[in-house]
Amino acid sequence: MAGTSSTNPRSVKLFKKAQRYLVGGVNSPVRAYKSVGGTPLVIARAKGSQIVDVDGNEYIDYVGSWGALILGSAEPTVVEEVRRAVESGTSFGALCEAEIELAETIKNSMPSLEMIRFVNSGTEACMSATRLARAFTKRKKILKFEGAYHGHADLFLSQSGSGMASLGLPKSDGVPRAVVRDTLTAGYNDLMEVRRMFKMHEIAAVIVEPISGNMGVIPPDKGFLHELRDLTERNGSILVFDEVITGFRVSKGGAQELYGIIPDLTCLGKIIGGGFPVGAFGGREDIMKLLAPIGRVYQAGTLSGNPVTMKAGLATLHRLDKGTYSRLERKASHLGSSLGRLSHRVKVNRVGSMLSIHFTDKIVTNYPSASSCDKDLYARYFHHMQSRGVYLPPSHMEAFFVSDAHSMKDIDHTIMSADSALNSFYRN
Ligand code: KE4
Repeated sequence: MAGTSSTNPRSVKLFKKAQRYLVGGVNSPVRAYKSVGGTPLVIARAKGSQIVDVDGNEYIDYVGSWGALILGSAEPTVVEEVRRAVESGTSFGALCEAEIELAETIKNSMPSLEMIRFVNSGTEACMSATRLARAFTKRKKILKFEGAYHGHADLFLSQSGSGMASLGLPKSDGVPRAVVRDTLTAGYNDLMEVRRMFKMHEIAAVIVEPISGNMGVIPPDKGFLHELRDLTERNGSILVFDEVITGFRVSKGGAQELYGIIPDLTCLGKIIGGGFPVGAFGGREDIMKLLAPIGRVYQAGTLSGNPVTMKAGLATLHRLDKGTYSRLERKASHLGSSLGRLSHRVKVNRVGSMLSIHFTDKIVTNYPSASSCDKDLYARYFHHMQSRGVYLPPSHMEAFFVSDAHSMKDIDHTIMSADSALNSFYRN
């Protein structure tokens, strides 16, 4: 089992070497364990609900490539489809049948995506959808929510300005103030603030994670999404659902099906690529048709719609039937309710098979309440669980995921490990 560096010598050694070539030793910051401390595991392989590090330690994987692996790792039908696709050529840089099939499959489950464009990341999807919304409305202002993450495009790396101005300020070096001055930020679930923004600004689009997955999991308050739909409709603004996490995760039709809201544009990623680099955006035909080559909104991508990713996505979505979602619900609700019962000082938020645990005795409904949870206790919990063979996201502001490959044995081991962690924190 994993634990201190004494059981992870190869991870420690490889991470040292990684830092010579990769900035911070990683290719995406959250993987560096900055938020929880310690040395990141270097993963050798994964299968089903298990990942194995380079020292041969096995873990139950709740990161699941940040939500992409709803069927678990190396799912046999996905692997077989990918093997066949690879043997027929990995990328044509031209139209292939698989991208037509995947677009049709997505539209069948999410009819609001009348037209679709595939890209290679969630960032590209959200960035492109926003560009489209600005072109369609001929407006500049974009309203996002505090604590949301829509990828690392410049316009999203903003924080709310001070006072009434509320104009965006850069949240990252290298992002010019001019680029984020048109990015407005409101509190998630704060309709007062949203209404104020609409009174003060002509807004091109509101982009929202219909269920927040980047400050832990935070579901929308009752009526929040409906009012966003109503306000955007009444003000001629575009409603963009960022369903990069929630798309096909919380239901076959995503959060828009769960809450009965029809957005104008939707961004997807993760699950639709079956573990391969992917993103997609789509929605109302009258908006999407502004995209090149029909319209004047430029967007392009070398590997967009490549046959391997498309086949991996198709194989994945084809497995997502009613039975899969009821198994996911049964396992995730057992896990979530059991963890929530371990202590009144722990709050578990859950929608479907996306969950988060917060070390607090207050309910977590927005960024302030999420960010004020005990981050140090989460770090201790993270390492305690890792030492018991349970691999969680290395940040208290992320979601964790149950896949169809997780067994009830996995879930029960996780609950027992969490119980022992909380015993060591609170009861002695
Ligand atoms: P990518 O560009 O990382 O494919 O997707 C960006 C994105 C967009 N929208 C939402 C709601 C997202 O959650 C993401 C990316 N998710 C993070 C984890 N919360 C990816 C992990 C990482 O950054 O390494």
